[in-house]
Order: sequence, then C-alpha cells, then structure tokens
Amino acid sequence: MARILITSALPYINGVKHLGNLAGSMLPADVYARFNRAMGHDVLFICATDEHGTPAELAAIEAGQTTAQYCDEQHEIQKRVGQGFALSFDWFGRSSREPNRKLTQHFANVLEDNGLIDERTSKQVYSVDDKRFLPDRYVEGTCPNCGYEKARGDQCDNCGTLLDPVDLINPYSSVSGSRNVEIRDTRHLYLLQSKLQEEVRAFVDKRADSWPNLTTSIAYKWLDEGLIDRSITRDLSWGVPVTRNGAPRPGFESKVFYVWFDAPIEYIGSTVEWSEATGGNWESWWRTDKGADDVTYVEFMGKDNVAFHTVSFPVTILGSKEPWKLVDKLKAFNWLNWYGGKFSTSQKRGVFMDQALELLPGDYWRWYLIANSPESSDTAFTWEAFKACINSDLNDVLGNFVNRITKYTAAKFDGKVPDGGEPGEHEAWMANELATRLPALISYYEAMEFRKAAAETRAIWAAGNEYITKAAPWTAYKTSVDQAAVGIRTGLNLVALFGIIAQPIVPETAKKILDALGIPEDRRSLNPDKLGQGGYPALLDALPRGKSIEVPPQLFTKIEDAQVAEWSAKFGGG
Ligand code: B3M
Ligand code: ZN
Repeated sequence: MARILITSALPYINGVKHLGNLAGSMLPADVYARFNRAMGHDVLFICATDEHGTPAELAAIEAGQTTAQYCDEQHEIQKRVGQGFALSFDWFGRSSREPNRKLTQHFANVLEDNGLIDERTSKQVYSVDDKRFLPDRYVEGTCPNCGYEKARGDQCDNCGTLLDPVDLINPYSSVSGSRNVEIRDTRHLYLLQSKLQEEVRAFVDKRADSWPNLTTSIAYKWLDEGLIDRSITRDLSWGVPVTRNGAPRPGFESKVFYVWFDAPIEYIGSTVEWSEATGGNWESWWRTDKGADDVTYVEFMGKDNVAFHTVSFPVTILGSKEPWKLVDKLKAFNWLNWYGGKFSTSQKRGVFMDQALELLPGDYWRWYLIANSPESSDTAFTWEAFKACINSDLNDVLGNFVNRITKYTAAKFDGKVPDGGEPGEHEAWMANELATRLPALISYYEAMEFRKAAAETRAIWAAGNEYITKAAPWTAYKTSVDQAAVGIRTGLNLVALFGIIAQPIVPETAKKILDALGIPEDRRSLNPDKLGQGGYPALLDALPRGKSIEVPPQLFTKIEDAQVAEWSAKFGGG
C-alpha cells in the first residue's frame, strides 16, 4: 500500500469556477484520488480556497461586503458546488485560516534567517482617493509607446509593450477612476530567488524524467531565463500580516504577504486544518523527518500555474533548509476553451460549475471533461460534442447494457444470478479482452493519462456489448435456458465490473450499479490482485450464483436537440 498525497491547484475565491477550471485541476485530481483509493492505496486529497490578494478585495467591494464576509460566503458556495461534482477532498480548507498564516510567517522568517530575504525600496503608484497603493494592473493611463489611452500598468493591450506603471502618461486608478495619483516610495521584502538558482535546477533535473513535457518545458524556460528576486509583500490590508520573529515587522504594519507567496503554503496549511478537524497526523504527510519520506506527492494544475509550482514554491521549501516534502509528480493541463474562445470569469463566458449542475448531474460533466481532457493540447467545449459523447458513451454503451441485463434477470431468472450452463467460446473471448484491457486501463491511470483511461473504460464497456450480442441470451433462452443462463450470468458479472471501473470518473453512477448488485465495499477494488482472484475468466463468474440483484434506477437520460438549442441560446455557443 502506497501513501499518496494529492493536491489540486487552489480555486481563487472570487466567484464560482467555470468548467475549464474544473477540467484543469480539481476534477482530474479527484479522478486520480478515486483511482488510487480503489487500488487500495492510502490517499490524502487536499484542496482549499485561495483567498488573499487584490481581486478578492475588489470582488468584495463590488458585492458590498467586507472582504472577510465575502470570503466566508464564497468559500461555502465553492465547497457546496464541489460536493455537487462529487469532488472527494479529504479536506477543503481556506488560505485565510490560522494554520496558513502561521506557516507563511514561519517560512518568511526562516528564509530571512537563511539570508534569502532583503528589504528593498521601490516606487509605486499611490491613489490618494482610494487611500492605497495600486497593483500594476489597477493603474491605467496613456501608453508611452503608442499613445493608447487605456493601457494597463503591466502591459499595453494595443501595442503589446510590457510596461512599468510609473511609465504611464496621465495615470489613473482603475479602481475608482481617480486621477489623484502619485508615485511614492514603498518598502517590500524580496525573496532572493537568484541565490537558489542552482538548487532549484538540481531539483528539477531530478524530477524531469517523470514529469510530462508541458511541465518540464515551463520549468526550464524559467530557469534558463534566470530566476529573479521577487517581492513577496504587498501594500494591502487583506492577507497574512508581515512579521519578524513573531512580532509585527516595523514599517510593514499596513502590508501583507503576496498572495502567490502564501497560496502554495496553504497546501500544508489545509493539511494542518484537516489534522485539527480529524485527528490525522499532518506531519507524516509533509515532513520527511516525520514519516513523509515514503509519501508520493502529486500536484494537479493548469499550465499557467506551473512556474509557481516548479520554481517559486520549491524556492520557499528549499530555501527553508527544513525537511519539507517537495512535489514528486506534477500533472499540468492546457486550456479547455469555450467554442473558439476562452472561458472567462470576469466576462461570464461559458458555463460555470453551479450552472452546470442545474442542467445535468455531475457525472455527465465529469465523463465528458475527462474523456476530452485538455491534456496534450487545448480542447474546445461544444454543446454538440457534449451531447454526442453523453448519448453514445453513457446512454448507449453503459446505461443500456446495465439496464438490459438486470431487467432480463428480473424477468426471466427471478432477479437472481442464474446457475447452470458452461462457459464457451464467447466467454473465452470476453475474458481475453479483459486480460489485455484491464491492465492497460490501470497503467493509463498510473501514468495520469486521463483521456486514454476514459477511452479504455469505454472500450471495456463496448466489448461487453459485443459479447452480449454474440452470446445473445435472449435468443438462446428459446431453446436452452442453461445457455441463456451463461450469457446472463456473465452479463451480470460484467455489470459489476463496469461499475467497478466506472468509479474514478462517474462515481455516483458506479455506486448505483454496485449497490443494485449488492457488491460489498471490500469487493469494489480495482487492484488486479483483489479484482481477479483466479485470473480474468474468474471475473466473469465472481458473483455468487443464486444471489438476488436489483434493477438499478435509470442511470442516464439522453440529451435532446431541443436542450442543446435552449442551452446554446442561454450560454452562447453554436
Ligand atoms: N488560485 C489559480 C488562479 O487563480 C490559483 C492557484 C493557486 S495554487 C497554490 O489562477
Ligand atoms: Zn501601447
């Protein structure tokens, strides 16, 4: 039994996430967690809301709430929506809680003790009317290069020039529109990443073989460009207060740590929250001197977060010179697009997680998003493809099979696993299919190749359909009840197996199937050692003969053209 720590990138607090966010971190992390639990491994699956930073403050202002109230409310909403998608976090924490505050202050302190933090003065735009320093993208003004009047402080959208906000002509605050702004000196803490360049490279080199291309190419791009010292504090009131040796740091009373400094630390913080709530031992997952040396740590995220996890967070960990667990495997995703363009939280383009659940149950979305996972390139969500995928894979291939076999059992065999008859060539063919396909399925999951895992799952379901067409128990019944019994018995064992392999991707459907067949929890394992005692042919005769089964409730309904038309009109597309 292996110990596997799994984290999903932390969804930012400013509103419910869209399907692209779900597909690029939380969902594949959940599928991987469920797979590993079904293999019998000891899994700890951690997530949290990422609650600090300017966007949280601004979203709260827009909602007419204090930032704390806003975050309380949004955390509960995101937690509930996650449950709607059956995301099986062992803990869903909050970066604004005490454990993260303490850990963030601790890391800053030891980094400074180790000579890796400097105080430096820089110039920043201050808005007198807003009474705050403005982060780069909240200052707008005229581009010094092309004269565009709405250039952002970090970049001009018209000519593409990267800017420093102090270079803008006629700058104004995009928070209030006020032009009453001035350049002021401000002091910040800088993390001297440049000093750790070689150590981080050695760490990446060690992991590179096991990381996918997308991950290593991003990590090396940053290393090759050279790590630059970055400021890890901001002039804000919402966030982790800046301290030194446990006391407020003089001159930093109105500053907090930068959100990207504290957010990854919340992976640890959330695990501490978990241990406080459950009595679990967080150190055994995170401290290599306290038992975490046998843990495999796996992170999931979209490609825009890779640099922070392969370089910045490792700088924090390595720079502490303390025995913290570093990431072992890192799975990154490309974008799920909405038709030709991007999903957008700010522009409300595409379907958001709460809206999706109002249309259809979580399993429908889970299946489509994993079967079409943006793994090797960006992919586009379209209603047409969604409908085709659900109607074919879930309705025709899985749902119909389960329904047909269980109903026939109820009608002709008194609702019991039939006895009698001997397996023949069709059953041998099916056993042979399983003997190659089940190990393939497991190896795709182990390699975190989710599209292939979904395709193989479907292929196993499809092979079952092919088997039942060959065996044709309904025809056989007319001449030989025994021969029909073999087909239905094999069919029922396939229903059980289909439910078992469905668990990682469509867990609620899998549960309905396995409950209807009365499969005990300890017989739901995907581990080949437990699954096929006696080899693959035995899998087809594993259910006790004479055992009563039930017909599960209807598993899926087909998506109609009228629904596609309605949803396209409501959410765009087409
Ligand atoms: N919250 C993702 C984002 O907002 C960011 C991930 C943090 S993971 C430590 O884009
Ligand atoms: Zn410009």
